[in-house]
Amino acid sequence: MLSAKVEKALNDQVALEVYSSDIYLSMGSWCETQKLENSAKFFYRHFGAEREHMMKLMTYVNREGGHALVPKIPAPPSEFKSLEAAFEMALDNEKKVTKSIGKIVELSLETKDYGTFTFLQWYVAEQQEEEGYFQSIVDKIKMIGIKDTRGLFFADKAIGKLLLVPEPGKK
Ligand code: OFO
Repeated sequence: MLSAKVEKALNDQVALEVYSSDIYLSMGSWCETQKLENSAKFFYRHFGAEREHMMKLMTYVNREGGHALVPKIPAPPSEFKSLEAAFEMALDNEKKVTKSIGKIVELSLETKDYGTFTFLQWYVAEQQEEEGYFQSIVDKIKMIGIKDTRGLFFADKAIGKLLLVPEPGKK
């Protein structure tokens, strides 16, 4: 049985996962408008991954006697300064999610909720991988150095190669 405090923290995390999925959906849509097909597919794929993270949490909350709530959250940005800016925003978002997971891990220990502590270990590992994943993409984009449409074409092509291998957590 979840304590009210842990249940609330997990529901807040559900909201953060929904926001993450929305932001990647929005980035995917923006990329499509910019004709960045691979980047659009990349963000749409990650949108799906975030929805799975959300579902996993909701299922856990209900299974443990709580009530998983569908959150009302603000709309994500719809415009991005550049492809690089979008990936930097994605990286920042992942860092925020990592911090939030860390706080719930601490809370689960403080309240001696070892079941939730164990459940959250999947998220701890996932976040570590995802942060590294987005950091490597930001680094690659910086290396390519997008100065014109040619640079953008190569960056989108490099992102396309990532679609050939599973995302973090799917290997
Ligand atoms: Fe991108 O991570 Fe969810 O948890």
